[in-house]
Amino acid sequence: MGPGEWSLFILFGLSLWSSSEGLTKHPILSRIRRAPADTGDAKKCSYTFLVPEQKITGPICAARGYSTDKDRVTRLDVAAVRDLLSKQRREMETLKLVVDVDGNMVNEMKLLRKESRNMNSRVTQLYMQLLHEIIRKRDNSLELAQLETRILNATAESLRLASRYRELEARFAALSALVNNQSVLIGELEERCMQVYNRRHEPLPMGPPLVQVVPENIPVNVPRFTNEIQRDHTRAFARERGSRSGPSPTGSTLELQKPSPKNFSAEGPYRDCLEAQEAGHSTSGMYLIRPDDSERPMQVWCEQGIDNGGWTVIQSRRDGSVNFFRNWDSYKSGFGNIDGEYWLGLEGIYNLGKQGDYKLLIELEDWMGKKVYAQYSSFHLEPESEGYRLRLGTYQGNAGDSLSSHNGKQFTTLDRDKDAFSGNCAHFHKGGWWYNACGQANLNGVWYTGGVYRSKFQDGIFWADYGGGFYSMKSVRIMIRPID
Ligand SMILES: [Ca+2]
Repeated sequence: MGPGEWSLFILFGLSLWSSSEGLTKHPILSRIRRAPADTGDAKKCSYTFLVPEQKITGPICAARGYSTDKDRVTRLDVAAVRDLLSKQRREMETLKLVVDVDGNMVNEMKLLRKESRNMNSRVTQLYMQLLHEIIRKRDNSLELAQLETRILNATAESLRLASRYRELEARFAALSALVNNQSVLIGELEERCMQVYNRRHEPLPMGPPLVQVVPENIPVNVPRFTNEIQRDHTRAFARERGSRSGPSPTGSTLELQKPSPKNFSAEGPYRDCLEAQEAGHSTSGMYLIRPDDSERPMQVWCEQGIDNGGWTVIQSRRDGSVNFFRNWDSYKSGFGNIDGEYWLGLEGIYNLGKQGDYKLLIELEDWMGKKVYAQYSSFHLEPESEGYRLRLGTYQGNAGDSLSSHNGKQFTTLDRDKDAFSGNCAHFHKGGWWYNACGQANLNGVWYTGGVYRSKFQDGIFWADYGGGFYSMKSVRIMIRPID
């Protein structure tokens, strides 16, 4: 401290030294400089107030009227000192005020400090909370990320499942379509099966119209319908038993028989049975005849007992022993047994008819033993080239005219269809005849026992005007004789 300098030490029991900055900013205390604090006591602060040095402008001289000068200087000095002191006093008061203010400030600072600490604590707490929050959020975000990942996975899975579902749906639709198609196909196949089955199990096409004629003179005392239907064809011929609906066609021809001496005349051959009769043979039996243009003689049954005799029998049915379901060649050349059932043959009949004027007699016997007749005033066949077309005269008799509708028709067999029906009448009626479409008479049909028979088609030996189409005669004979 230099000479003339005023020093003032003011010790404050302040604990806050940092507030000096506030002090130095005070305009009055601009010259206050902070002194280094005593290291021994950290809480004590020291302030040095620097008072401006008093400059003496003039010499202090005692030689000039001492007392006066002395008084005058002294007074001046005292006044200056007083002024200075008062000035310093004011400054001191100001400083005191400042100190008071500073104390207040210190208190405020304390409060602020405390508040600051509190704030710091609060900030720390908040920071920790924030940290926690951040961590939590980080955890949450992690969790969220996991959730997002899971959601993504789930989404991907759901997409995959949706795709799979769509795929399955498509496959289901395809399978449904397949099932439907197969159902339709199965339906069609079933329908076809039924058609094939029906084709196999139902006899063909519609047959010919059934004979509707049910005459008044139907055989009486005979049950109109019987449950037992016997077919002596199949019973008599084991080889035909395989047939479900009657005999099968056969091609065997008329066999030359060794006639019994009783019914056979070795004489002849005659032109016909009338000639044999005229030759003295009045008994019925087998005779050898050879029509004019025939290449060879043929056996025939001559009926000499009815209607004056002389009848050449060209067809005979009596016991079902012969199958009449035959082909063209068989019907042409003839078949059967002369003393039983037989067919003389179309060629022979044609040759017989060709050699003169003949009439036709049909003898029918029902199952009551009653015989009826149908006679036609003329009869002949046209040659084979004309299909052995039937030519008849007028009807006469008690059996009814069931043959005139066949007049002018060619002969039809299973293998030669000349009838007027769309199908083959021989097929339905199981015989050979001058079928129309098909017929009122079927004398070469199936021989049934008992009369009335049951069959899908009328294939019995029927004469429509006598018994109708479902009455099969017990016996039939077709005979010709030259007109008188
Ligand atoms: Ca036909």
